[in-house]
Amino acid sequence: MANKYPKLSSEDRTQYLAPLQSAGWNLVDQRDAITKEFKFKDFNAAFGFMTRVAMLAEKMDHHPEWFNVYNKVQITLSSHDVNGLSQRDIKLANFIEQAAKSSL
Ligand code: HBI
Repeated sequence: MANKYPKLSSEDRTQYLAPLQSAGWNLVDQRDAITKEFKFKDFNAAFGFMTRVAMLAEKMDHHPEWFNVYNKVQITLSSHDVNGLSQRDIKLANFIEQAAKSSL
């Protein structure tokens, strides 16, 4: 069965990845993945952000690779099933951007 979320094409990357890169997401060396570090006012705000992201990740069955120390959260997104970036990563990254903006 064809994968509903195939690896992003080069056109997809121009259309969907470029705005995220403008928002501070970076390509990961040696991987087809994107990463960004977020900084919040304290741990409570950071963990509240992570909780919101986790709820959508579970609903999407698409989970971030992330690392949290106090008020910082480092997030890396890639789709393991296609060994690279898919529209699921774009959807989750855009949600993450909105969740970060509305976090304390
Ligand atoms: N999360 N980032 C990411 N990529 C996946 O391919 C993925 C996932 N979470 C769960 C998941 N796949 C499951 O659908 C499969 O491991 C069965």
